[in-house]
Amino acid sequence: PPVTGDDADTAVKTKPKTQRPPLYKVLLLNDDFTPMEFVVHILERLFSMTHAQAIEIMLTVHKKGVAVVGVFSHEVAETKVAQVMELARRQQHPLQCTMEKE
Ligand code: TYC
Repeated sequence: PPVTGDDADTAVKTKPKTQRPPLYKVLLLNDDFTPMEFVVHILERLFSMTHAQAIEIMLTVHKKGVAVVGVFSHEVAETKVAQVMELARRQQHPLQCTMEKE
């Protein structure tokens, strides 16, 4: 006989819940004092950007105030933020870098 509704032979699909770790955006903030070349250097060295990409992102931060410079796991994002802050501190630049959950 035709099956009319949910019963033993009706497959009910349940989506398997794949656990993905949360990702974090690393944000670079503009200020009036940090030299453009220093920001470009940071983006090349710590975020593996080409010189052209680094200039583009630096100018976005300069004009808009903030830009996402990468998306990482919590641990990697924390490390990147710490590395940016340490290089800026060593050169006495007021550059700020933060992270936020995506
Ligand atoms: N606004 C800075 C200047 O005019 C350049 C700058 C760009 C600073 C990006 C910080 O995240 C930054 N020298």
